[in-house]
Amino acid sequence: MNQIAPSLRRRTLLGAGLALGSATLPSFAQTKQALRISTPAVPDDWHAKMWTVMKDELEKTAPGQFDVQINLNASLFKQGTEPAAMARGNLEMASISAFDIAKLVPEFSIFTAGYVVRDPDHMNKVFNGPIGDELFKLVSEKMDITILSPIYLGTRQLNLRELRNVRTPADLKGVKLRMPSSKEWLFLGEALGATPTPLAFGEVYLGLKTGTIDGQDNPLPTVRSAKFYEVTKQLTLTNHLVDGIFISISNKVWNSLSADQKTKLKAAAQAAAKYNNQNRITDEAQLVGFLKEQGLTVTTPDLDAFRKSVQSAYLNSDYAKVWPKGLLERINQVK
Ligand code: KDO
Repeated sequence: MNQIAPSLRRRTLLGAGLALGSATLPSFAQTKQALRISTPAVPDDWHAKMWTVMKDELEKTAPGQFDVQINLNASLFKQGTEPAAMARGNLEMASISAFDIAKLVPEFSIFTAGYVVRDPDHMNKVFNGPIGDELFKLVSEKMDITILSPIYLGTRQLNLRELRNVRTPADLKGVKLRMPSSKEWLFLGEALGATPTPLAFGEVYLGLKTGTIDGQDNPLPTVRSAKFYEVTKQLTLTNHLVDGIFISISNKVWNSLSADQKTKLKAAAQAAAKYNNQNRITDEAQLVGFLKEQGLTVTTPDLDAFRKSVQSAYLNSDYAKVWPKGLLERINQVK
């Protein structure tokens, strides 16, 4: 009988286990790539629902290859902290704002400036052309993340807790206008003539309800999905920022994907962006009516006064000093 000493048998089994381990390595390589997503978006918002579009698309085109985990309401990472989490490798994907990017890529602050991008079509052409290519390359180099697709968040409008006659920026003097918490956002609030007050998105509803803030600015689809109309009385259509956000992925993950996976993930992100953009644009055309029905007073200010004042605040600021020479003109020329 072929007796094996217990210790030897253990070693043999261990060896077999190791051999088995290395023999199964290729299938390890095929384990699903986790894609943890963090966003402050509320569930009823198009840019929350778009992630399910991306997930469903990937299930079809790359079955079993990705494990998409969608975390809404900033439940995984606080608003604005996603780029750092992606660079550290603690988060795979997020939709980040031009303001988040401008902190590390100052050239990008041109897209945080009011009244630069004209409308969603202009935005689409600017980002999906040579200007987008050049700036997204800088983002990858400086932030270690890859932008898979820009999306249209909407055109930001003023939304006030109490009725107020707002014709020009001077009429916003002393108004505590909530802005997201970074100096780039606060500058926009100041340029509008208000007193900017930093607050995370998830705290805005309560801030409006209790009166710790006098107003907030967001695109109309957000005013609807976050139900800000329940706690405000006025909407002033300033159109001050045609706002884009960017579906991004950590380079640590992006660089580990095969060429085929990259193509499929990018296509899935673009399908999500298309779904979001179409729905938001349709919504924006209809929501003034809906918000009036909810009891909001809708006003149109002196748009020339707002445009002149905001543009001059930016052009005279330190932000404009780092905009690449000729970039503003190139953006303006995109038709
Ligand atoms: C907001 O906090 O006002 C903002 O609109 C800023 C955007 O960049 C983005 O973070 C957005 O909130 C969230 O996705 C919630 O809609």
